[in-house]
Amino acid sequence: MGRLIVVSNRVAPTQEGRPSAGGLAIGVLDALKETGGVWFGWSGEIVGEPSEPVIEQQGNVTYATVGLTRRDYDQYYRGFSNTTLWPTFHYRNDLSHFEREDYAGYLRVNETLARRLVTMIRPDDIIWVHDYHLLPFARCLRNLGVTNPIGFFLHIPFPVPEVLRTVPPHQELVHFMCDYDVVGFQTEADRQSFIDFIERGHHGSASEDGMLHAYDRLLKVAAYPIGIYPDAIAKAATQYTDRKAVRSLRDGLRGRKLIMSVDRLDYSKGLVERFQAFERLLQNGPGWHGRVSLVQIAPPTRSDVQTYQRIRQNLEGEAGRINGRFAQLDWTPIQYLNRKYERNLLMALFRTSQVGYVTPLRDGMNLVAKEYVASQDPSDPGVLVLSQFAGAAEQMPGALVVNPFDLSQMAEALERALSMPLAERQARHADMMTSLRENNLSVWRDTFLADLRNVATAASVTAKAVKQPIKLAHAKAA
Ligand code: ADQ
Repeated sequence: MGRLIVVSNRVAPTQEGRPSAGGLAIGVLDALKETGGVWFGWSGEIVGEPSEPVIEQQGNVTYATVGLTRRDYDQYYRGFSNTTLWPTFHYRNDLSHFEREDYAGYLRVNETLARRLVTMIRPDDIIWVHDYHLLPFARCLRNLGVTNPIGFFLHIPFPVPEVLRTVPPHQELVHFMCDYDVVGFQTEADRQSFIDFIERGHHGSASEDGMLHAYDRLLKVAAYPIGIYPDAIAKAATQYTDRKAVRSLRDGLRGRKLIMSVDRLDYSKGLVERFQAFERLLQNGPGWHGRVSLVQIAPPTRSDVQTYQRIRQNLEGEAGRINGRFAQLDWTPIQYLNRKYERNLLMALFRTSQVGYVTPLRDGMNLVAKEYVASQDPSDPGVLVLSQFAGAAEQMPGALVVNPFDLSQMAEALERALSMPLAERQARHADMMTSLRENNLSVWRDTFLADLRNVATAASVTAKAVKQPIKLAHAKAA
């Protein structure tokens, strides 16, 4: 079996136990260790001049990272990726902004990264590219003569055609995606949006077996919902229950019920609506005053993008207003913490709480929802209140599923979760644990990679490199 080459915008930290080691990092690292391989991407550093990759070898895994210049960072990362694609793919066209120069920078950085990687690729390697920063990456590699199998997984939602069309170079981006051999989405709904775009635009058609004929190519398009390792999380949650931070949270509650929320600070996560629905619970149910607290952990991200500065201010304002309205001398309804915590500690905090409150307005999957359930004590589990717009809702049969735009419905779900009898909580938890085990992180990774290897075997008979130069139809050459 050939090596695996993983390409993602950021190469995840290589030390175990760092706070930011999320699903992607853990999942692909296991696969890399199995076959040996390369993890290639941005180092996270801004450099004066573009340079060759920095190579770090750990066992059979090679980490190859490059810096970005300030201009690359501004146009590719902060600009087109996070000011155009991220908001639009999360259905926030109102926050999306497009600049041709940024798109030109996005294409330029994809081409540059491909040129840096190409010398490391061996003939029998397979290549797995991740996320919206790298939609044109297969095309860039093909232009350099690479004929290896290349797969792509999108971690965020894929919008319906009407929404996608608001991104000016949408035609070109979808065409780029069809240069991959396997395109994976989080949910069936995302996969369907992609197929709808292709079929309605008469660019191709899908067959029953999940293959798509489009732009003179044959590719596999499927949903591969990302998972977690539920039993490892359950173990970590138990082991960390006696940590000082967990004890002091428990002691501070003095018997009150706890609702827990953990997110990156992002407008897609629906934090303002979440606070307002909690406010409505307190407004409609004076009996809850002094008896329930909401802890929201939300470390800032992308704080140099203006919209993220606004959401932070807005949220701080809402927390202050609601606390001012209801707080008592010995009770603060909302504790809002702007920082990262060690992952295992978060799992123990989840285990201490009675409700997991996960209500994004739109989310690719949302691993926090899965982690919350896995962290619970099966003999006395908490209840998950989950947005219907998180990819995870397709797989969490025991959650109380809510529409995050309906504050009254969310407040009612909180009330129901806080009052749910033990037997019902146990049954819901057991259902969700079964689903989490059946669709764990290895299943996600192994299914994707098996499909990539299969398509590669089939295609190797007829393979021919697609050699089409990138045309900057919507981008002014920068
Ligand atoms: P994210 O938008 O980052 O990921 P999510 O799936 O919830 O969202 O993953 C966040 C991860 O970071 C979780 O493992 C969580 O435990 C951790 N985390 C969150 N807040 C933290 C904090 N304060 N301290 C420490 N750790 C914290 C993107 C997509 C998602 C998709 C994932 C994986 O936006 O929709 O589920 O990728 O594909």
